[in-house]
Amino acid sequence: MQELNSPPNQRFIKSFIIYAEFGIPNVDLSSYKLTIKGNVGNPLSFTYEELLKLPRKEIIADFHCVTGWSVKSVKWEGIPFKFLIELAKVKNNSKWVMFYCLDGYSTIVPYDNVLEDNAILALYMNGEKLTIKHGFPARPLIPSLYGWKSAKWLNRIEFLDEYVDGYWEERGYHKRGNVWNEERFKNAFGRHLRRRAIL
Ligand SMILES: Nc1nc2c(c(=O)[nH]1)N[C@H]1C(S)=C(S)[C@@H](COP(=O)(O)O)O[C@H]1N2
Ligand SMILES: [Mo]
Repeated sequence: MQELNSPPNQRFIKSFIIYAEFGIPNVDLSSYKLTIKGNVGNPLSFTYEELLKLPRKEIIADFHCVTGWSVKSVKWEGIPFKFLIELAKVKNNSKWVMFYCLDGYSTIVPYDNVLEDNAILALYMNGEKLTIKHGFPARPLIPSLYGWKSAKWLNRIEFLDEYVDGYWEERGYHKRGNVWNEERFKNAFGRHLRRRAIL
């Protein structure tokens, strides 16, 4: 069983390593907005209070960092992307979804993956609101993709019909990043780059 549940070349550890390439940003809830724009019929903007009022779904999923560590059975709770996609009237020629963060980080995922049933905009982790280190107020969580696609301190979602690089993608990491297909790098010469970890 263990083998079935473990993606290729991942090793389980007890708790997360906290990454913050640009340091931990200041989050001021009085000015915080999450916006949804791009290839949409109905652009959206939410305060944190408004996000908390949207429907939520709970998922339990293993978390996999592309550098090789994984954490078992993390409980996340958040807004299903499918719900946000309907609300924003995302156009069906959309192919990519870009996530932008308060700290300047960004990452991109295929539209197909945000349509997965357990793809959520996570607001809670293990029963509590996300802590600041884990990306408060919100981060996307798509269990089939590596952890770098889970952008912390998220403040903008953009639906696109063409691919553009995010932060790690620009540095050679994969466009999609599916953990079961081991999509770590764009090509065979890809090498892991140092990450900035926070205690
Ligand atoms: N804004 C931001 N989001 C980020 C990162 C980052 O440096 N900045 N690192 C990514 C990587 S590589 C991983 S594995 C996860 C780690 O999640 P954690 O910091 O909650 O453990 O966050 C992802 N999201
Ligand atoms: Mo990662």
